[in-house]
Amino acid sequence: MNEKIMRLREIIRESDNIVFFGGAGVSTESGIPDFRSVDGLYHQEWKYPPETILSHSFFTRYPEEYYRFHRAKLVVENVKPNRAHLRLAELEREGKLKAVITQNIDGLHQAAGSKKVLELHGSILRAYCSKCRKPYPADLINFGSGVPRCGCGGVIRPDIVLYEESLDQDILYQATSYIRNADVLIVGGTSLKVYPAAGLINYYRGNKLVLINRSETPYDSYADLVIHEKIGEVFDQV
Ligand code: CNA
Repeated sequence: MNEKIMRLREIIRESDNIVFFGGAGVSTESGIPDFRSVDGLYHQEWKYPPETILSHSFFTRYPEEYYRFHRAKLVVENVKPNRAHLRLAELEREGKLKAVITQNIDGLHQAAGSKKVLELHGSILRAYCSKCRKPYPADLINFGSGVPRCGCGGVIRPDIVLYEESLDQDILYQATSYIRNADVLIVGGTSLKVYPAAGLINYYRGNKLVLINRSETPYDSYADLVIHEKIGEVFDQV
C-alpha cells in the first residue's frame, strides 16, 4: 500500500463526519462510460455532440433522436455497484460517512446500500410526463423504441437534469450544507468541469480535502491529498 493510501486510511479512521462528492468516474469500473475519458461518450461517434443531445432544447425539438441516444448510450444493462460504491455504503453504516453527493444518474449508490444520496442531476431510474408530471416506470423510457407518451399527450421524460435546466434547489441546498459542515470531503471520479456541481467544493471549510481521480482536475492544487488512481481500487484498500 502506498503512502497516500495509508494517509487516506488514517483520515477515514479518525473522522465520523465524512462527505463524499463524486461523478461519472465512480461508475466506470462498473462498466458505465464517463463523458471525458478517452473511452468516454464525448469521444464516441454520434450525429450531434452529447452536450447538445442532452440539452432541454434538443429534447423538446428532437425527442426521437434524444431517445435513440438515451437508449444506446445512457442505459447500460446488468450493471452492479463496484468497490467504491460498496465501501461508501459501508462507511455510512459504520456512522462515519454522512452523505454521498453525486452527479451520476445511474442509481448505483442506492443499489450498493447507501441511504443518504443526493442526486444533483437526477436519475434515469425515474420518469415522468413533461406536461402533466405524472410519474412513470423507468423501463418505459429506457427500453423499447420511439418516443414514450403520456395519456395527456405529453412526452414522458427521464427524471434527469438536462443542460439548460436548473438543479433542484432543495438538493443543492442540502449538498452545500453537508459540504460546509464536513470534517473530511472526499471528491472522486469527476473532472470538476460541469457547473454548478463542480463549484460545490468551494463550500468546504476544513483542511482534509481528498481528491481521487484518474486524471488531473482544476482543483488538484487546492487539495490536501491527491490520488491519481482508480477509485474502486483505492476504496478497496481503505
Ligand atoms: P466526466 O466529466 O466524464 O469526468 C469523469 C472523470 O472521472 C474524469 O476526470 C476521469 O479521469 C475520471 N475517472 C474515470 N474513471 C475513473 C476511475 N475508475 N477512478 C477514478 N477516476 C476515474 O464526468 P463528471 O461526473 O465530472 O461530469 C458530470 C456529468 C457526467 C454529470 O452530468 C453526469 O450526469 C454525467 N455522467 C454520468 C454517468 C453515470 O451516471 N454513471 C455516466 C456518464 C456521464
